[in-house]
Amino acid sequence: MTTQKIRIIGVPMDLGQQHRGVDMGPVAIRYAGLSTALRGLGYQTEDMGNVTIPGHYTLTGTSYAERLPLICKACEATYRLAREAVQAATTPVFLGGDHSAAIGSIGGVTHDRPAGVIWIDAHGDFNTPETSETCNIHGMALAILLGQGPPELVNAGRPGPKLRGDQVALIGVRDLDRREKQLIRESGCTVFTMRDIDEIGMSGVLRATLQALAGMDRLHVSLDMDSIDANEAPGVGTPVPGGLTYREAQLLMETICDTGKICSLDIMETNPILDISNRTARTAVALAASLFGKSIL
Ligand code: NNH
Ligand code: MN
Ligand code: MN
Ligand code: MN
Repeated sequence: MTTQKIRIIGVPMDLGQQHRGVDMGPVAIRYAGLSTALRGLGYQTEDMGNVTIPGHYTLTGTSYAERLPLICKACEATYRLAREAVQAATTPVFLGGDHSAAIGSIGGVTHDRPAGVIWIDAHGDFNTPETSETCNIHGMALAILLGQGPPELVNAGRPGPKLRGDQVALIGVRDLDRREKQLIRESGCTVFTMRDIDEIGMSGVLRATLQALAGMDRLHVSLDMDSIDANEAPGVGTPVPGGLTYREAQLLMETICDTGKICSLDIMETNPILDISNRTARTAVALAASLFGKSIL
C-alpha cells in the first residue's frame, strides 16, 4: 500500500493547545533529516511546504470560540492536500503542529476509501467540549473524527464521522481525563494502555492491534510524540511520565511496516521551544524510517 513516492506536508497548527512553538515542529523534523532518511530507503520524496494556518500568530489569550473557525479552515486545507496526495498515488506524511491537524489529515486520506487508524498517544484525545478540562481541541481530535464534538469540525472536509470505533486502535495511553474515560470505553475503539504494554509487551499489543484491524487494507499511523518517553522526546507540550521506550516505539513501527498496509503518517506535537537539541524531531525521523522499511539487519 505504501507507494514509491512520499509526499511531505507541513501543518504548523498551534491553535489546538496553549504552548507557543509547536508550529515550528514541521521545520524541526525536516532539519532532522526526514527526506534524506526516506530517500536513503529508496523512496522519492516531494515536499509540499506548509499549510497556511490562519490567525496563529495572534494565538495568545484567544478563546475556544475564536479558535474554532480558524482550526476548521486549517483542517479543511489539510484535508484537501491529504485527498490530493492519495489521488496522486503518493504516501502523505503530515508534520505537525498540534494533533488537531489530524482531523484534516485523516479526513482527507479516507475521502475515497476507508483506512484503519493506529493512534499512538499518551492521551486519548477523546474529549468533547462538555468533558474537556482545558477546552483544547487537540485533546478532542479523535472524538471529532468519530463524530462527537463541534459539528463544524465533525463535518470538516465532508459531512459526518470519518472513522468508526472498530477502525481505530490506541496505543501508549496513560493519561485520560475523568469523563473522557467513559467516552472512550463506549467508543468501540481498541485501547492498549501502558499497563497493557507492561503486562504483555509491545509485541503482544501489536499482535492484538493488527488482529483488531485485520479487516482494513490500508493503515494510517497518527503518532503523537508525547507517547514516547521524555528521555527520547522531551519537546512536547503535555509530557506524561512512563512513556514508550525507544525500542518499544521502534518495534511498533517495524511491525506495522511488515503489514505493507501503511498509506499515510502523522508526526504530531513536536515543540522545538521545549526540546533539547532537536532530540524529539530526531526521534521522530528515526521512527518514520522504521515505519517505511528501515531494518536493523
Ligand atoms: N486530555 C488533555 C486535554 O484534553 C490533554 C490532551 N493533550 C494532548 N493530547 N497532548 O495528545 O486537554
Ligand atoms: Mn494527541
Ligand atoms: Mn498526547
Ligand atoms: Mn499531545
